[in-house]
Amino acid sequence: MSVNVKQLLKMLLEQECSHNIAGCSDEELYYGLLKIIKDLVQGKESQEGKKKIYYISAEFLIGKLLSNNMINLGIYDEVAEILADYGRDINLIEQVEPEPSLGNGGLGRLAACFLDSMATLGMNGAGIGLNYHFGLFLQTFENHLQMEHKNPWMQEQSWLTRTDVTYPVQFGGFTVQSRMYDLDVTGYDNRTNKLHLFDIETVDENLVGEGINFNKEDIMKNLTLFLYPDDSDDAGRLLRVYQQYFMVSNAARLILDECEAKGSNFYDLPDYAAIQINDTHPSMIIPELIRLLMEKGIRMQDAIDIVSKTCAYTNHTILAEALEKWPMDYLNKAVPQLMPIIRELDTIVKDKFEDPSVRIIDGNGLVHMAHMDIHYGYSVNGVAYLHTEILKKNELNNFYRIYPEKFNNKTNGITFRRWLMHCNKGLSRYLDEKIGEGWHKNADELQKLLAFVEDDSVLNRLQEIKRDNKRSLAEYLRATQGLEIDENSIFDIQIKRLHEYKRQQMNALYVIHKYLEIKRGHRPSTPITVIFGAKAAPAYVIAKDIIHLILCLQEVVNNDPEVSPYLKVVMVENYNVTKAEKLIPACDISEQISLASKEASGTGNMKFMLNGAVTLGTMDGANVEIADLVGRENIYIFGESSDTVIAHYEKADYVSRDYYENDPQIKEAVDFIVSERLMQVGQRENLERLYHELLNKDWFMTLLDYRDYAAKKEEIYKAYENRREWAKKMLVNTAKAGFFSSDRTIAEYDKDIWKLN
Ligand code: 26Q
Repeated sequence: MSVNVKQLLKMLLEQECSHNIAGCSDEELYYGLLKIIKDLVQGKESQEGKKKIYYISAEFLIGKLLSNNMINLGIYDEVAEILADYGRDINLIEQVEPEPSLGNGGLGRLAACFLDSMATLGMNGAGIGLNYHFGLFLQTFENHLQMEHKNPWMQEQSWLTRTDVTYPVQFGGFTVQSRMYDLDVTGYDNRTNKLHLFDIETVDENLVGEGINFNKEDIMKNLTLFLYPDDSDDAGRLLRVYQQYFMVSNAARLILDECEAKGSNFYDLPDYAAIQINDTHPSMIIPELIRLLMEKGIRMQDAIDIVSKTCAYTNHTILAEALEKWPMDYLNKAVPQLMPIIRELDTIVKDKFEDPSVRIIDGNGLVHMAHMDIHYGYSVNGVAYLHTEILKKNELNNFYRIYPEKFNNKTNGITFRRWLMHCNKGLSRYLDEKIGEGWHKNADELQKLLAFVEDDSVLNRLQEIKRDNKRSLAEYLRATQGLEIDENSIFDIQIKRLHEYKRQQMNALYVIHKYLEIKRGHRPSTPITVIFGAKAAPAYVIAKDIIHLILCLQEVVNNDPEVSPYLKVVMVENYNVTKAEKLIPACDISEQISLASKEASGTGNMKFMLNGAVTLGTMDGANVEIADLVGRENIYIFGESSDTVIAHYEKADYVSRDYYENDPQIKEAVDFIVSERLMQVGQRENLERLYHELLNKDWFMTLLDYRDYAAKKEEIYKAYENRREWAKKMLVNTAKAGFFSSDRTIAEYDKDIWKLN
């Protein structure tokens, strides 16, 4: 059968390339394949059923689609072989595809993994979001500083399909006409689902000036121009309200239309639809649905009841600054039709509960989106065990006491199709050979690998695969950034958004310490390559200063002939999904070092574990569950507990300067930030600002955990010296990663929240 498929594909590709596969360009081959695969995907049936899950999210960080679609259709190997027969390399053809970076980080990537799992599990579901013309900014480095540029991804020929669905969306003072575009989501060996992305036709890409600056006022021209890149600045917040309302108003109409077409009389809406609100960005769907139901003649109280049985909310953060609170002025200006409804929802809450902390509209006239979700949704979930416990005990305790039955945990997951089968073909094929292919759909079967934990041939092979992946990454970094790294060194990797709570600065302080140690003649037995990849929100000053520090260290360390044979620093430019796919399979040590209680879950930690990296981390987010699964001999845990950290915040008793003054190693590393050597390559203003921040504020307690971190680093580097023992840790990490399949997560959402069947 596979031969027939191959012949058929070959014929199609021949046609697309005017019978010259060997001679046409990579671009021609890419667009030929795009057309063929898109047709194949569209030929597949969509899921059906009475009840449908609508996953609404401002971000879907889907990554490139060509290879993923071919894998999920089960034709990747055939296509790769055809191309190879003509001397063509599928990897080069993949490079032609622009990455749709329609998300900031974890939350957006999670939504993409969830779509893959829903389709794979055969669920009747769809994603709904926005068709940003420019994804998350493209990052370059100039003078050791981050520069931001627009990041286009849409092209004449693309995976998007224009549909006939369009709605008028009314804002204060004007109306826009929407248009729905669809992306097909192929399930692995199953039917397809849709990702619906809404847009308007009046968007003007020429609005963008230098970098990523654009006129924020002209909503008709800028509504879907950019993915909002900031979780920290005030500018453009009003535009974000316009974007959010545009997204949910379209979503609400589409959902009501689809349910009506299937026979719903709207009173029975919860039998036809479940709506998952991905963080508070889509929260306005609650008042919007109530408004639309009332337009259909349903009484307000009934509309509220219907919506309250349809909407469920996921919380992804406990950082206070990321919890959305919109000034009433904004809402009055952008979406005046929602304010009477939001006021009524608030009044009902006020009449029922005396506690002012659970109100929707607070004393300062701010509308708390999460509060609306909790009162008027039927489920509230956190994204890892510890995160949900902290929500219940601390952050949302006042709500938990009112609605204990609404709270539940859904520990995040990742799709193994992209994060193993696609990104690590060497390991994936070897697993197929050793334990069969069952794990592709039933991730728990990875545990079969445990039978080989004392088998030298397996342990050796796992190390060879890792070495191959490290070699490929080294070649890639040479080709893309002109960096020379030692493929025999330890690859110690931290890739994620730049945020103080994630503590890239702690990793950088250790790099400084190691640099100075090597200068003093204390060389590591095995050379070390410390790799970072991170984008900082454009307005997040200290985050950008941390990038500056890392880039300065890269220059100083790598150009010091005494040190660079033993230590190298790499800052990967424009870290995105595509780069993650190359970095993760090559990793030995996975840095998951957030301040305990601050990282809701993390999902990179799961991807590294699956690919056989060993975690160096705090007891935070899903690291806690990783530690439970692999056991303490297969993970390196350090740092204060979340309880201790929370107590420090409550007592306001953490003083970073005390740690600096009482610990010579800390003092030496922190002082190096403003040393002559660094000033020669860096900017005084940035380095001094970071130095003072660490010394006088250090809100995320870097210095609190530094000593313990440095000690664990020494321990984990030492452990790497015993390669056989290390390979056993690799094996156990991969074998135990099954729990983190997003198939498991999605099955739990369905069983506990959506109840589709
Ligand atoms: C809020 C207000 C105004 C502007 C922007 C925002 C905003 C934008 C993006 C707030 C939050 C985000 C993204 C949050 C995010 O990615 N959270 C991560 O979600 C992952 C999936 O659950 C978790 O694994 C991570 O721990 C969490 O940080």
